[in-house]
Amino acid sequence: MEVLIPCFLLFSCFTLFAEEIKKEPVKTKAAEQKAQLVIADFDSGDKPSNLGYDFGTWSSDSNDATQGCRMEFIAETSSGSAGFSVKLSYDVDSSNPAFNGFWMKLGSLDAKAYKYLVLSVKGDAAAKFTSRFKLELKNSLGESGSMYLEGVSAEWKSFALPFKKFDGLKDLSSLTELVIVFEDTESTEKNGVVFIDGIMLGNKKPSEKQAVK
Ligand SMILES: [Ca+2]
Ligand SMILES: [Ca+2]
Repeated sequence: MEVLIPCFLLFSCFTLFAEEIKKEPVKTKAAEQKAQLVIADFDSGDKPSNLGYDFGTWSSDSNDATQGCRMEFIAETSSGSAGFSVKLSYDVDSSNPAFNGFWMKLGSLDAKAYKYLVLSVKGDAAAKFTSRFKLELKNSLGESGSMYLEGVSAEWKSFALPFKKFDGLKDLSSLTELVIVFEDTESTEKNGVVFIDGIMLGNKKPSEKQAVK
């Protein structure tokens, strides 16, 4: 009996351990399902976003024809995939203050389970492009946070922007809008073209070489 009890305990430990191992793949699968959420991949070449919401361009001064931002769907995606991206042709070169860009409604998107806003960006080498622009996120509480995306190049690059760096945005439970802002004071080129694709919520930084669908 004195020998049997430790044996029984040992067996119980093995059983528990075995159950831990068995549970492991289930845990990983759940984590993967939560790893990302696609907001917009533009692959239909049309509105709405993957979440079912509208998007478009805006300008700070619609009466000033010398500034503005235009949007087109274009089969310009990395890795020769068959999808589309959005091409933004912006002009912030004006004698007036000029800023404009792109907006996308998010409904009331709960981003609490995620760390990053992920998107892929490419500049158009021929048309020139700004290497930096501002991104804003708004929520249903009226909070608005912004940060700069830096390092746009003439190749597709995936950027992961930490929500905690969006100054002013504290509550992630109900995001309502994403806004891209090209500014005369911040753009490294006042006339240019950038392509946007693969807007997602994510939990890990994508590698720069990651393909964009
Ligand atoms: Ca796409
Ligand atoms: Ca202009």
